[in-house]
Amino acid sequence: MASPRIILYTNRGCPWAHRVHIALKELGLAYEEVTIDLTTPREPWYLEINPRGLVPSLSYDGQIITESAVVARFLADAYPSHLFPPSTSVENALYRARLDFFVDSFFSKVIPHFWTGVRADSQEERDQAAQAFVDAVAKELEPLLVSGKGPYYGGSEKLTLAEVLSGSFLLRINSFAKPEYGLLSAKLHTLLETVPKFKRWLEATVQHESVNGIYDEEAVATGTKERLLSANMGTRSLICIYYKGRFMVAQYTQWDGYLEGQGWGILQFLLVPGNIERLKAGMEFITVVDEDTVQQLAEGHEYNTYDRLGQRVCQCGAVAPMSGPSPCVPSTLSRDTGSKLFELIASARSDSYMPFLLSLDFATDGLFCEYCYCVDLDNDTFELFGGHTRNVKGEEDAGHQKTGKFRFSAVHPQAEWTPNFLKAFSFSDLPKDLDDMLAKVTADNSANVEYEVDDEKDSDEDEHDEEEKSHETGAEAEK
Ligand SMILES: N[C@@H](CCC(=O)N[C@@H](CS)C(=O)NCC(=O)O)C(=O)O
Repeated sequence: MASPRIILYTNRGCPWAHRVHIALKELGLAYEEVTIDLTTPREPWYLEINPRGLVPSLSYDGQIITESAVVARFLADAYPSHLFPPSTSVENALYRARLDFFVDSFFSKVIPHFWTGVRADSQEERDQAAQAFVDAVAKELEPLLVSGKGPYYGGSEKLTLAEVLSGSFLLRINSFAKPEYGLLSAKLHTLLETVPKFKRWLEATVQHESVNGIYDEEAVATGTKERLLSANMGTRSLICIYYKGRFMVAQYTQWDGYLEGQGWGILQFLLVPGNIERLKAGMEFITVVDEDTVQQLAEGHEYNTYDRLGQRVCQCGAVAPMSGPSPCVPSTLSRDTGSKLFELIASARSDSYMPFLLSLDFATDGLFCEYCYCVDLDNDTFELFGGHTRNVKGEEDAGHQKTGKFRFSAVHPQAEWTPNFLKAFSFSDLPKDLDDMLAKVTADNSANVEYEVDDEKDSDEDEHDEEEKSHETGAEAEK
């Protein structure tokens, strides 16, 4: 039989993709590796392979398989080996079920404490997470591990599917606790003495060359640290949809508010043919709710599980706010959703519940609201605002306009600051990509270091200048 052509679409820094590397190596299968850059939006050719845009994806003689656990299991099933016995007897089926339960316990009961540790804001929280991690190991995993001959799952002397699926995480647990990285409590290694079977399993697994062969410890640890740092300094923005003569969405967004972040996310959505019609159709199903309703909704959730990014989520998919002891809220109300809200709305059906809280007041927050975006479905425009400028009430009154630079001053005529208008793009003339958008915004604003408030200037002119510049976060300032 000719060897199959196997192509692995991967990124070696991704623990999920890493699972497939382990499986392929351990099975001795030759494959081509295609690296997907996860720092830029996925290109259309890759979205055809995996519409979710995630790595890993596997092409097996042209058949596409996605989701790391599915791919690993496919390989283990297609090539029966020490990794996973074929399900040809009840005994084997039972072994497979037990192994699945072990892996499930690892990811649902133990790994959440790993993420808590990595995201901890203080040494104390980090130490608590390490203790909680070891407690969960003692309760959930230690009893499932045997002191057999070999150190791997079930006392195996060879790697099993359990290590294929867990190994990339064990590598991270092991290395992140090293003092040079400090991503997990340095006490973790000592605490692990209390769970000797797990400790032996972890140490044997991370030393196995099929597991650690592609792991670049320093790159992964420092990359994780950098991502956490930039996430903690979130750039906030307000994302709005104006439709049928009113704001129907004004979503406070915590992260990546800048043009290259949420701005580009919105543009990408608008650029897909058909999306604007889908959005309009989905708008029929959204419900604007007040703070009390949000509170009631939050009370109905328990954010006791974790998604693939390590965020606490409810079983129903609601995402918890990232910090503080806040209850979880539906994705449409989450400050993490950002430009993804467009796809959420566009995918809504008549039985969807899509509550939105109008956070229009945030537009006037000259300190924290760094960018605003408004998709106006009445006028077919996409408006971008960066930084703030003084609100000039007289002009608004004269024009009775509610679009462009008057978009937010019309809502808050008395506010001192209003979002600084950068550019409006008509849907029929949207920028073709991010560079095009940035170039057009910059072209319109390069002379606009001082905002249009000259007539107000008097003897404290210099003071005003300084104040206004400090509020500027437009395209120029971003560069
Ligand atoms: N459940 C997926 C998770 C894969 C996943 O989250 N991959 C991340 C990288 S570690 C990714 O592709 N992220 C790209 C993105 O979210 O745009 C699996 O197991 O394959």
